[in-house]
Amino acid sequence: VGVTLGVVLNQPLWGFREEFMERCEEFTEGNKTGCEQILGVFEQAYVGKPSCDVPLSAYDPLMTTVPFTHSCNKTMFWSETKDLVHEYTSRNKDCFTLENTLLGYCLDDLTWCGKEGSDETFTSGCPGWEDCVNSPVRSFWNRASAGFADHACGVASVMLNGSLEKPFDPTSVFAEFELNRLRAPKVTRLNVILVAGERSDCNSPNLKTDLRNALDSRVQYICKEVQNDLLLCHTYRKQALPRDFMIV
Ligand code: DVN
Repeated sequence: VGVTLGVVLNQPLWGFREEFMERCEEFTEGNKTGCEQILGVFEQAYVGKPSCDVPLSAYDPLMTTVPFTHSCNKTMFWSETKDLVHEYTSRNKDCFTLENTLLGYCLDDLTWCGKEGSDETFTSGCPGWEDCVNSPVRSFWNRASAGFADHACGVASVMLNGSLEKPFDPTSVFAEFELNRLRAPKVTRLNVILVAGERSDCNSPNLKTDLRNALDSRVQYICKEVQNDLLLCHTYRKQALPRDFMIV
């Protein structure tokens, strides 16, 4: 009956709303009412709008509705290390990426957009990251990243990829929306955790010069190279990263 009804109404049985609600309820341990409210505020950012016409500010109400609640001194940024950093944070509850927060968790890897004259959320035919600057997905991640960085305090960390020529990419979300928001005295130090690779080490000008210069000079800066397998292995034992490295 369900399938027939789904086909008749021409609606997928498991759509964006269902996925969002399932993730949200899992994260909030069953706060259905809260999740419905969040979903409603979220949808107001893009529903009924042309899909290249959703600026970052469209998500301001969402960011106000869902403030970050993790300890601000446990912030972990990343660039080009998505799988590894989440492998790490899943075992080490001492740090949080954006995807370990409610909003990031609900929307990670999802695609969504609206259409003029429609009150629906679409998951196909939406603009990709490069198709337009003001796409619903890109604007969300940019806005959420800015809010995530604004929340950071004390010691913050970023996991970068040493197998790249430029582990610090000035056009990345980390560079454009996060690094420049880390300001003293609120933030005291940035730990760069460089996953060891063939192309870069902590002495590379890309880090020592470019990243350092893009960071508030009053914020302390430390860079450590960590072996990929050691990082994962250390997350099983509780040693994690070098002593005093992650500690405020
Ligand atoms: O610190 C993190 C986190 O807090 C976050 O929101 O921003 C930082 C990571 O973004 P980043 O620095 O741009 O790192 P990446 O690895 O270049 O990009 C991370 C993700 O953003 C990609 O996996 C893309 O997501 P997707 O398409 O796999 O769901 C997306 N992204 C960023 N720039 C993109 C892009 N996708 C396509 N083209 C681009 N230019």
